[in-house]
Amino acid sequence: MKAKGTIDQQTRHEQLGLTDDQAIELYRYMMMARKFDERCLLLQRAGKINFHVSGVGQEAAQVGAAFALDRQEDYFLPYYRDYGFVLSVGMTARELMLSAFAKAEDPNSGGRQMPGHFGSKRLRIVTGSSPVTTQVPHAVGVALAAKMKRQKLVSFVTFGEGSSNQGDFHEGCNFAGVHKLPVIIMCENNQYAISVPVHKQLSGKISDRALGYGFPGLRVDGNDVLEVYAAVKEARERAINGEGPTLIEAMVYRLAPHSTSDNDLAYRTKEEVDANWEKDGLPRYKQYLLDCGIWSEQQDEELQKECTQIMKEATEYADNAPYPRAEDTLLHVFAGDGEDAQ
Ligand SMILES: Cc1ncc(C[n+]2csc(CCOP(=O)(O)OP(=O)(O)O)c2C)c(N)n1
Ligand SMILES: [Mg+2]
Repeated sequence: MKAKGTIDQQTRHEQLGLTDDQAIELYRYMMMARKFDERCLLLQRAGKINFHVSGVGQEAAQVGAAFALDRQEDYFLPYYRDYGFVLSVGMTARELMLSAFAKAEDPNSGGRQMPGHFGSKRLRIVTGSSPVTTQVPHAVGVALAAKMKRQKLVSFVTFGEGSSNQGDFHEGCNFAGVHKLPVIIMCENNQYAISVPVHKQLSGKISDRALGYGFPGLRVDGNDVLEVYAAVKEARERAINGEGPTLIEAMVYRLAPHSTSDNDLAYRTKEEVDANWEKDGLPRYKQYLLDCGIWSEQQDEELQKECTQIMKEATEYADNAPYPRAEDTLLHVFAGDGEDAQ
């Protein structure tokens, strides 16, 4: 049976040029990110890792975006909740877990940064810093370099809606608009900045701000992986054709507390959170695949088992891996002090 909403008997993913296998692959990465998150929450509560910032509820937006990019060429500047994104562009569960355990072998920072501060030369993930939104002007700079070198690539950057009120966002957008740079600027609007709800952060739509900078802005349902895929794909085509930046506001909801150090029920109700679990993009996409007739409950169980096993192995590996040596504390801090980070 084909899923509803079809034109000429084509399913939504077929209309977007995705094969059945690719449609399933999207789901696989969403599931992998969810299992990573669940495992980290358990590990933190068990005292095995210090801290975790969850991306639960944002996987659809992250994975949809990653699949619409050129994962061999483009540059990525994700933010701290983007596990679905970094997994989709090639970071492994083991690498993420090494970072969560702050072990020497962690390719992101050798165990020096907090988890969620992704960085990988191999995967063209530009190292992130803790002050939020600094990655936006960095992404614009990467896009400027690509334009000057006439490289056919884009830079892609994410951040939260709270962060979008920082000057860095506006300066980055302005510069990108003036120079028509190949950058895709995606806000994951999860409706909270720690304890501050979105209505106390801004009074308009983030996507509308693009108008002031002279490029298109659009708001998408971030719980709909295919809608995000379509928006980012189109934005990439515009960027590659020299038509400049696009601002995308992906509407999601932060289903978990801000971090493992936060008690979210001090500022929002359980009813509100429960109502948003109903909109979770993961079961929604599973239902879509079932409706398309390309997925079954049995396959779903197998995938869940497989992801759980991957997380188990990654956890064991990272738990047993050595910590950085004290003598290496200043490695990568000063230029010319040894090997570059991976
Ligand atoms: C410049 C700066 N100010 C404050 C902080 C502390 N801080 C870390 S995350 C965060 C909330 C960000 O909210 P949002 O941008 O909506 O992203 P979310 O965490 O909701 O994904 C704040 C205030 C910071 N890291 N950097
Ligand atoms: Mg937020």
